Amino acid sequence: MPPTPDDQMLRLAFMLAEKGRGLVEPNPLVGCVVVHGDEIVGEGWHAFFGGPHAEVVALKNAGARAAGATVYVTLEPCRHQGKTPPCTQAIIDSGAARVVAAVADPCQTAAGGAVVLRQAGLDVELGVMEQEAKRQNAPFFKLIAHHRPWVIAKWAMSLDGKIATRTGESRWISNAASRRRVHELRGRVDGIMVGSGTAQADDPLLTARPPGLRTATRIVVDSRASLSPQSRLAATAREAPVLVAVGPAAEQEKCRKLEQAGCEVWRCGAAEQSDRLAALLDELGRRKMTNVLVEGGGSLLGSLFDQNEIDEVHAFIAPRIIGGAEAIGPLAGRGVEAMNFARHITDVAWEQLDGDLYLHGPISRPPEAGGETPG
Ligand code: AOF
Ligand code: ZN
Repeated sequence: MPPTPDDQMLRLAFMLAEKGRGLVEPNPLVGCVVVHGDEIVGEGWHAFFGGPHAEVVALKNAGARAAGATVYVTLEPCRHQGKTPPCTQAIIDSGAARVVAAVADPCQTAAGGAVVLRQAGLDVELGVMEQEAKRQNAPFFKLIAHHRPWVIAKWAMSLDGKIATRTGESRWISNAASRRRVHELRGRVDGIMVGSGTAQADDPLLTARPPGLRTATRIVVDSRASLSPQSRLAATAREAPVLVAVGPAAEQEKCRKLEQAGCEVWRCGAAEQSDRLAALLDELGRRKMTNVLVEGGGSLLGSLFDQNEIDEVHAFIAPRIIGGAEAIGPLAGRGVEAMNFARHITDVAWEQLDGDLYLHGPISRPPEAGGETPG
């Protein structure tokens, strides 16, 4: 089907919404275009958390020309008094005649705007380009529906699928251009997670350099509280938060030393590692973390994969060959037992970064859960 004029205007609204990524979470990305006749008379987007909603910005731009216009918006206009007044009222007051919204607002307090607008006599279409809208805001939809952050797995590997040589050396597999992309990712997420093995082996800082749009909490999944208080993570814990997630086997003294260094120690009493991981994701959801980037190692990524907790993958593939049966790949754990259980990346995107291949996209749902799309 050729795109309709409605689709074209919504596409522009999605592009505007995208400008808020990294700045608005845990709120959704929202873009809005006001069209009078053939003319775009107003554009707007939700630009920062707590700031004005997209519709209000776009209608303000349109001014008197909003009367009789169509308002295109990537999310159902809110009907609630939140940090800002309801968008439904702003739309009604503007004299707009029609509203085209891509998807219903999943947030109970804000939802129902379409009904309000119809009652006020506007012509409302809800659900136009719904899949695109859910894809763009998949982390927001997940947080609302499952109270857990969107989990982004990142790894860099050689062409033959190794993340280190057999001796464990891993610096640097990907090139500088790839690493810059990783820092951009780090700069827009709420949490950056690694396992205790990676924290020990690499002594990483896990900060975005240069700093990004927000400062992530650095999270170490460390059942035994083995992170050294002298590590670069602990040593910088007062500059950017460090959360050490420990299990029942962690010694009190080790936890205390980490706390003294400025780390937050989050204790989980569950005996099974899989239960602790699930509880940690619940805790991060309670903290309204919308996106969490997991940078390895293989055990942590493998466990998350086995538990169907990875939502999106960013893989950097360097055109180098390492070889070796003992050289490991990005995911350990159990993995799937047959090819028809293998997960695939939907909407895969790839780019060339100075010779590295950067492949990214959301991961399919497990076959038994049905459905292919995120959100
Ligand atoms: C809209 N347009 O641009 C956005 C909406 O925290 P508040 O008060 O700003 O409200 C945030 C909620 O409002 C958010 O959870 C979502 O349901 C909706 N966001 N709605 O009409 C916008 N950002
Ligand atoms: Zn609103």
